[in-house]
Amino acid sequence: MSHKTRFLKLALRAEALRFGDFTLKSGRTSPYFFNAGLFNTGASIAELAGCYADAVEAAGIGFDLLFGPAYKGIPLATALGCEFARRGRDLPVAFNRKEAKSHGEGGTLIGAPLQGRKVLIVDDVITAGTAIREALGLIRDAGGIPAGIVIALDRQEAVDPATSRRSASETVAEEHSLPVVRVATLDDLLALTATDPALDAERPRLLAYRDAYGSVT
Ligand code: OMP
Repeated sequence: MSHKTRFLKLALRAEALRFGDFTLKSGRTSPYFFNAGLFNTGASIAELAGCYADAVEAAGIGFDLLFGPAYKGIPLATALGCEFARRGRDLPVAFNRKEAKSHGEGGTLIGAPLQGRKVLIVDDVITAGTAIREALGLIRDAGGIPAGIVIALDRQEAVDPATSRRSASETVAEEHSLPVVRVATLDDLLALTATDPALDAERPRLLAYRDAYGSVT
């Protein structure tokens, strides 16, 4: 089974991918929501990390440090680091905290130093790309060299469909000249709903949402 299908089936099983009515950060009402916090057992996180690792390896990008943006990226980058180590590649791992600390070790970055490293950002989902842009700023400020981004789910949404139907992930990729690796996309989810009778009922609402807000490539 491809990493896309493995990931989508795992997300549905863990109920990290749900159908209903959800209000997004953008204010849009979405018929589906991806909550990576629901990969909340060791086994599901390990399986998820295997999907990320396969997607990253298939993309063939060069990097030498994994960075997980707070909060959801932290366990993802850590689990991916464990998975790469299991596959024979021991990589440095780093992440940030949201609140700067003035005591103890201080600062906002934790883990391996970013200076001079080619950094792969590991995060959960892209809608408008705001979270990823923030992470890129943090990495550059610390002297790291962004080398790519890997996310579990690309919702493939246009930020302002009235002016452009390019997806936020394509826009970020182009603006920063970076590869964006997606374990799966809304299109992959739609393809799964076409073959899985249990998901057939969700298809019309997903298609209507894609018509309203989705990217056109
Ligand atoms: P952008 O910063 O707009 O790319 O959206 C990423 C953030 O949206 C995530 O970090 C979540 O806070 C949230 N989100 C999800 O986690 N899952 C979704 O399916 C959709 C969103 C969202 O609000 O767009």
